[in-house]
Amino acid sequence: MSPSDSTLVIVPTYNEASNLRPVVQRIRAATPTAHVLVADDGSPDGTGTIADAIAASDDHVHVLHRRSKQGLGAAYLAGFAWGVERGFEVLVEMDADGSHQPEQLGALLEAIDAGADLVLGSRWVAGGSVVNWPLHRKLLSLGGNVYTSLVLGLRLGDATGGYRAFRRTALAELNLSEVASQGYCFQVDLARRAVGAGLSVAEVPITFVERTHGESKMSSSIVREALWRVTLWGLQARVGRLRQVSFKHRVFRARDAEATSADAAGEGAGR
Ligand SMILES: Nc1nc2c(ncn2[C@@H]2O[C@H](COP(=O)(O)OP(=O)(O)OP(=O)(O)O)[C@@H](O)[C@H]2O)c(=O)[nH]1
Ligand SMILES: [Mg+2]
Repeated sequence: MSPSDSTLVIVPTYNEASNLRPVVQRIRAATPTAHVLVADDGSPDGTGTIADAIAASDDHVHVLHRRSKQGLGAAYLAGFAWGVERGFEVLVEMDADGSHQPEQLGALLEAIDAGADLVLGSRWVAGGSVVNWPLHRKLLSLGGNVYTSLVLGLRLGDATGGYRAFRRTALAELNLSEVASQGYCFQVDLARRAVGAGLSVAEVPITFVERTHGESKMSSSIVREALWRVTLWGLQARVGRLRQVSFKHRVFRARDAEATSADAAGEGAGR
């Protein structure tokens, strides 16, 4: 049995009434063994009720109702906890708006089965692409990724993307109880934690398709949050490295001093 035989696809939703049925159908058709968890934040457009109706007729579909809109990050953390509690080996993040194509899930799961701890569906590696995005969204995503890799030194093509597969054992290494980030930077936060924990992170190319129904929840506050948090993490990492260097320097100086006094004592004894 491969890890991907036990997969939970977590689909966070806020006002995705027109997108949910098609996306769940596509997941079920593309990867019939996978279970789906819709994590809905009390969508006013009735997405939660639609999710309940789908779950009532399909034992591979589940719904996690949360009272109010608390952001994508919080919805995923609740979804991970739900899946880990039930023993799923692989936990997948997938948007409900059709941007992440369920037909490409197989490629992510193959990389997990080949040994990766975390697989990023990547728009910005060879073979990856974005369909129907205006220039300013492409520039924002590319610029965000260039800034992130420069500041955090992650060496990943797409650290902000949200189509991902985690091994359960990898999630356990990420100290998820400390994660406070929400929007794009939730994804960056998990990626930097995975790299920092020495996990094996693979990237597979995906074709990201801009939503055709419903409204984007992207906002300037999400971009601002990403910018200040990534900058802060970068500064913290630099301060941490400086502290290590100065600690090593102090240790070497103490050793030198010890060696010098031992030499002096040895010479004194020989006299
Ligand atoms: N449960 C929950 N889901 C959310 C929340 N905010 C966004 N989502 C879902 O997260 C996924 C991604 O949100 P989008 O609005 O598509 O944001 P995006 O993909 O960054 O932006 P676009 O590319 O413009 O669509 C979608 O499935 C949303 O319904 C939230 O606060 N709670
Ligand atoms: Mg989207």
